[in-house]
Parts: sequence; structure tokens; C-alpha cells
Amino acid sequence: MEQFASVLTKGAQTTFEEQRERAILVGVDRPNQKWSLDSSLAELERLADTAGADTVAKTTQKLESPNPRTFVGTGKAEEIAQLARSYSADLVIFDDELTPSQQSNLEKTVDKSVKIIDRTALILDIFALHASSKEGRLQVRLAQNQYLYPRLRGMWAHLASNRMGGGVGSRFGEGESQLEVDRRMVRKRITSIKRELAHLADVRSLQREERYSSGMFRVALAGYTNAGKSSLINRLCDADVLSYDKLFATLDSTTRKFELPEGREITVTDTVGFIQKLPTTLVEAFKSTLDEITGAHLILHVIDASSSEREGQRDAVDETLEQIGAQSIPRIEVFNKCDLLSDEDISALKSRYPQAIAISAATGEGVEELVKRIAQAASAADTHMSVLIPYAKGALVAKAHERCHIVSETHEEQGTAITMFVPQSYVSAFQPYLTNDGTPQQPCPQ
Ligand SMILES: Nc1nc2c(ncn2[C@@H]2O[C@H](COP(=O)(O)OP(=O)(O)O)[C@@H](O)[C@H]2O)c(=O)[nH]1
Ligand SMILES: [Mg+2]
Repeated sequence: MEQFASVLTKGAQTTFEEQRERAILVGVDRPNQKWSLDSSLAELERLADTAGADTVAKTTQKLESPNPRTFVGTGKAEEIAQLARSYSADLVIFDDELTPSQQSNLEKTVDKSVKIIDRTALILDIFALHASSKEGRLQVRLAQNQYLYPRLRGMWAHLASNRMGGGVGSRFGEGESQLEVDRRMVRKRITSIKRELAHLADVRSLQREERYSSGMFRVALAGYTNAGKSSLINRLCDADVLSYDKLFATLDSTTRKFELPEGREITVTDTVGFIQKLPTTLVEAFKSTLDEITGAHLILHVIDASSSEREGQRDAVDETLEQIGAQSIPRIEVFNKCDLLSDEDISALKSRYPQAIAISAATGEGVEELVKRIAQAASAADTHMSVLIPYAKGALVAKAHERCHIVSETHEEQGTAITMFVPQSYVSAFQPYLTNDGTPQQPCPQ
């Protein structure tokens, strides 16, 4: 099993660095699609590029519904085979998920050297390239094997015809002998990966509980891939999370502490990005990572304001947040990359989304305002308390400084008088020292 993983990663990197493949993209224009075909294909091209393939041609077809045999019509399938020949393409990528039988029928149409993959396989491929932590790699392998399972028959054909020679879409076929690829094996593999993941999830949830028990306010960054989530956590927390102009550069969640101007500490978590037509197998596989979002007190939905697909990306994220059960968590919409917008665009944005906030993680513009909004949200659920803490209880004063928003503090004869906003989890700790109305009184006897 481990051997499989190392072959997989090594293979992926070698291919990525050594040779780029030639891809033909296929999109279908169906009624009531949320994204325009052009923009969906443009995104597919970026995905292909990230995986290591250059797009040499694109072809589209208008269809009421997909053809059950070949997804596109029979004539179109022939045309694709011809295109692949004339462009010497290595692979054909469909923008929608193909059923296992559509995939295998299409494979019969094109030359033997040409791979047929779909958007899901491409995304899985990129995840395989970018997964770095043990959990990340296991999550990807789980999703890959779940994807592979119903397609095994096709994979046998693949192996027999030596199609899976490497490169884009083949990372999870590599290093496998024909014998290994069988349903029972894959089922066993899925069970064992799930077991390993469950173990890691236990460890993770223990760590999370520890973090949660500190009572610190938790902020999660969520958003479309490439919106600038990692750049924002880097800007806020001096973190060094990998950020680059590729789709799904970061798969693992990262948590950092951040000190609000009032002195209290909160945590900020960067999470894996979303994409339209996100494979459900990935949402399932990345559940424990996505739990970072559902466990947050506040979600910052980071949106690339400069993208022509801004609205579509925003909706896709909203949908996924709903899908993972995060719809009721308070949310601030953060329009990022405003340095790329004109002043008119920014004012139009602000009047259209008055609750949202416009920032640039690159220049830092608007970040101060964002921090204020986070502080407001952190204080919103707090209790306003005035206490008098005896000098013998210095640790409690320290806690007030770390965890609460202090409004005033004076040193009296009997102790430290503090007026502050206290998070719910600390109210009981300060309760014994409560004074009536902010005027210092005798501390309550313990
Ligand atoms: N111009 C500009 N580029 C940005 C800004 N924030 C992020 N980027 C770029 O957008 C790309 C994706 O950023 P990243 O933080 O990796 O996005 P993530 O996928 O949401 O984590 C990178 O090339 C960043 O340099 C910004 O405020 N302005
Ligand atoms: Mg990132």
C-alpha cells in the first residue's frame, strides 16, 4: 500500500517536470447551465495546465441531454477522434463527469494512444500532485479509489492496451500490475484507507478539541480555489502558507493564532478551495479538513473580485458551504484582489454588496477594516462584565488580557477592576468577581 503511494507521487512529479502533454477539451452546451460554456472551458484549461497539459484544441456541442453511450453525439465522437489525430493529442478531457461506460465507449472511438478523462479525474490528478501531508495523500487516494471502483472494467482495457503509460489522468493507475486492479482489491483498499483516515481524524479531532477548549474565537477562510485565502492568512498571521497562481495549490488546512488590536487572541484557519462541479467523492474524502469550516465561529468567504466569474464562483462556494452544513455560521464576504479593480468597480461592488468588505491581500488595503469586522463579530456573542479580581488571582487577570476584550482597567486597593467583553466560555470563571455596575466593590468571597 505504502509502496503504491510512493510510486504514485514519484510518478506524478516526474511526469509533471519532464514533459507536458497535449490535450483536447470537450464541452457540452446544455440548457440551464449556471456557467457559460466558455468560462467553464477556460477553467478546465487552467486545470489542465496545472496538471501539466497544454490545450491544443477545444470543441463543443449543443445538446439537450448527454448521449448515454458516448456523452456527445456519435458524429461528434468521430470528430473528436479525428481532431486528436490531427493535433497529435495525448488526451481528451471532458468538462463533465463521464459514466464508466461512456468513458470506455469513447476510448474505443479514439486511437489507442489517446487517453479519455473527465473533469473529476483531472481534479483528482491535481490533488495527487499537490497533496503533501499524510492525511492529504490518504484523502486523495480515497477519492481516487472511489472514482476508480466503478470504472475498473475500463481500466482493464486501459492496461491491456497500455494506455495508462503515464501523465495526466493516469497517476492512480501507475505502478499497478494488472492483477492488482480488481474490484475486491479496490474495496479492501478503500476500507483500509478509510480506517487510516479515521485514525488520523481521531488525532485531529483531539487536537481540535484542545484548541476548542481554549475558548478562542475561531475564524475559517473559505472560498473558491485561487481566491487568495492562503495569501490572506499569510498577510494576517505572518504565516508562510504556500500560495501561487495555480488551482488547488494548498490542500491541507493550516491554523494560526492572530491577535486582535484589543489584545485578545483568536485562531484563523486556511482551508482547501472549492470549485464548480466539485466531485462529491472529494467533498467526502476531505470531510475532516472541511470540519474546520463547520467548527468555526465565523467564516470569511474570500472571493476573487477580479475574476470574470466572480458571481458564479461565489454561488459555487455558497452551495458547497450548504452541502457541508455550514450555512448557519456567521459569514463575512471578503472581496479580495481589489488592487486589480478600478475605483468605479470597487464602488459598484460596495453598493451591490453593502455587507461585504473589499480588500487586497497583496497590498494590505482594507485588511485593517476586515480585522475590525472580525473583532466586532468576536465581541458580538460576548457578555459585558465588570469585575474586581483580587491581586492573589493574577492568573485570572492574565486570562482576561489574553481572551477578553478589555474596555477599562484600574488598580484598586482590593484588586484589579476590569470592565470587559467576555466570551461565553469564560463567563463562569469571572462570575465570582462580578461587581454591580462597573464601580469597584468588595470581591465576592470564593
Ligand atoms: N493582485 C492580487 N493577487 C492576489 C491577491 N491575493 C492573492 N493573489 C494571487 O492570487 C493567486 C492565488 O492566491 P492563493 O492565496 O494561493 O489563493 P487560494 O487558492 O485561495 O489559497 C496567487 O498568485 C496570489 O499571488 C491580491 O490581493 N491581489
Ligand atoms: Mg490556498
